[in-house]
Amino acid sequence: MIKNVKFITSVFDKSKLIKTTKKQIVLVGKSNVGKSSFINAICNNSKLAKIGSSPGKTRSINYYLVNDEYYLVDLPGYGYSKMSIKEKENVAKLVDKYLESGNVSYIFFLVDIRHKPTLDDKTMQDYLSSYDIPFTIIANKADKISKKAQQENIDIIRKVLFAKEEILPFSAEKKENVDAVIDIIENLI
Ligand SMILES: Nc1nc2c(ncn2[C@@H]2O[C@H](COP(=O)(O)OP(=O)(O)OP(=O)(O)O)[C@@H](O)[C@H]2O)c(=O)[nH]1
Ligand SMILES: [Mg+2]
Repeated sequence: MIKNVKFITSVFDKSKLIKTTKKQIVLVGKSNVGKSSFINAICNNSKLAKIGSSPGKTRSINYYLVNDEYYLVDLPGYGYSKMSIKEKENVAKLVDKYLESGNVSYIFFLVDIRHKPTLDDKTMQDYLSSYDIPFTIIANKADKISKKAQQENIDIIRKVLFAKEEILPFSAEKKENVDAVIDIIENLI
């Protein structure tokens, strides 16, 4: 159960990544897919992480301490075309450095259940597999399509990503499968 959540810090510079022995559970995925919304949904607090009506809302690494026990970490999304090249580079470097730090226990990799995974999604899938970081693929925005379409699209996502991992339909909006996610976290902690 998530009893309390504290926002700890926003990090914009790789030299400022926090040092901790606590587990870090991290959200990755393209911009606007719903990573910040996912954190708010599972923490049952719509004001915790800032959510964007346009992509590119999260520009820093944001740490949330849950039950004084482990961190949920919100990352900036990739594939946001309107960011300047310089800013994209900075964000990509920050995220790479963080994921390579060896301090990530588990990842929730978010994709949009309505769409075929993008090239960037495939790159991320390869990257996570090569770094040996365990993850679950979360097919978010399930509220936007029918149950039948959800299953069909999950099959497509699985094929395109060559995914062996579990793919969980999810809705941050309707809090669908929040309990399943909390189960995954509790098994880990
Ligand atoms: N219908 C629906 N909308 C969602 C869902 N999850 C997120 N959204 C909407 O999608 C938009 C983007 O959500 P964010 O949580 O800011 O996405 P993000 O992945 O954190 O985006 P960046 O910070 O830009 O990387 C917002 O308008 C959310 O309200 C969902 O499950 N269903
Ligand atoms: Mg965000």
